[in-house]
Amino acid sequence: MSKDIKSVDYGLEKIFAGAQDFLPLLGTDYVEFYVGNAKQAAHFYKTAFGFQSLAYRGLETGSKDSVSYVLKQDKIRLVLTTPLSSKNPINEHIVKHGDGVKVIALWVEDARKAYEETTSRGAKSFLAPVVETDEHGEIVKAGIYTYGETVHMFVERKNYKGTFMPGFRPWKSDYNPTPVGLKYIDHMVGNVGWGQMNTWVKWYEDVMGFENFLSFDDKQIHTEYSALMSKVMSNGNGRIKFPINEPAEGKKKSQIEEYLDFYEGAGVQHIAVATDDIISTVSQLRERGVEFLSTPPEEYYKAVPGRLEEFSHELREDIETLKGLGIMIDADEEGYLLQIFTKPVEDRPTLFFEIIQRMGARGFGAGNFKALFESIEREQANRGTL
Ligand code: TYF
Ligand code: FE
Repeated sequence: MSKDIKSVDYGLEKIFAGAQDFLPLLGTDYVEFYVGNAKQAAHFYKTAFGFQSLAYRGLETGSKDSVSYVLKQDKIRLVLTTPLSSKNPINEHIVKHGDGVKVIALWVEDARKAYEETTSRGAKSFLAPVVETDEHGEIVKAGIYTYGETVHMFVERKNYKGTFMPGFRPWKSDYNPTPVGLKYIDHMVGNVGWGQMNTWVKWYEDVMGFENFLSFDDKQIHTEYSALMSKVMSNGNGRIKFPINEPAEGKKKSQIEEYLDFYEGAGVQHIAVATDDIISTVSQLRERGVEFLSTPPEEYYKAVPGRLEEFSHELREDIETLKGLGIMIDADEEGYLLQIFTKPVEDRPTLFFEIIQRMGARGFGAGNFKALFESIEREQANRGTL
């Protein structure tokens, strides 16, 4: 008999309010990208990924040195920021890294306390607590550095009723492509340098109070050519999951090393976004021109029924449809998951997206690693960077 499994946001179901948790996190607040041309990037995320216009800050609102567009799809908020002159230090970030994630903002009850708890445990400050107010109330923000030049901003919004934050005005647009069913951020992965993974694992344990709940070593994560290691860090209520990757020695260049070379340092490698209908979501993304990694070979799909049977799960989706779209399937004791990866969304082979539908499984698709990494290596070979 197959178990009764359904698509769930399991993180939200096992909240244990943090009596012993010194850094209670309510969720991801927003993800901010520093980009060369925020206007065009906003158009791309609306057109291709189905994000909706939410808020804007720029010359018209009195922001003289940078422009930001805020986009929303269900619980996900993206902020796209561009400097308006060569004097803005954001330029240095873009010159070095290209377009990429600068801020992973975390929604908290008390931003001052979050800042104090983490900086007293050794976090490097990015922004001491600031209060921002407008006619809709107040926001408290404070930020710390994590790996590379990436930042965690703590955002307290319990006394705020506005659209996004003070300084922004609602962005009403006549151009509103339909959403594609992206719901929330499932996890965000960081790539760090050789030998740095355990340093950052310990940093998330000591500074943020996270736990290491899954690990993959280079014996599990390798292909004929390359290898990497990965450890998944999670906060107490399971809503925030940050896997950390580092390259490992192989015959050819690891995809992690390729990232580090092109990003010129550690940074966010992929953002995994959840859907509860991956067939519909991926069909729409493909129609809108989003590029995905090449489809796994025929033998991969032949092995899938056996993998599901091993754990007595019944696949609800039509396997031919999944195969046609290049969606991968992995199973464990608790259920299965469906996932697919985009190609990098910039010219540098750096940041990409994962689309994931969890059907009970809490893993990260370890059963797909081989097929996935071979697909990434085909891209590396095309680029001449393998
Ligand atoms: O987040 C994960 O662990 C999976 C698999 O370079 C993965 O999405 C791991 C490493 C990588 C690409 C994907
Ligand atoms: Fe992932």
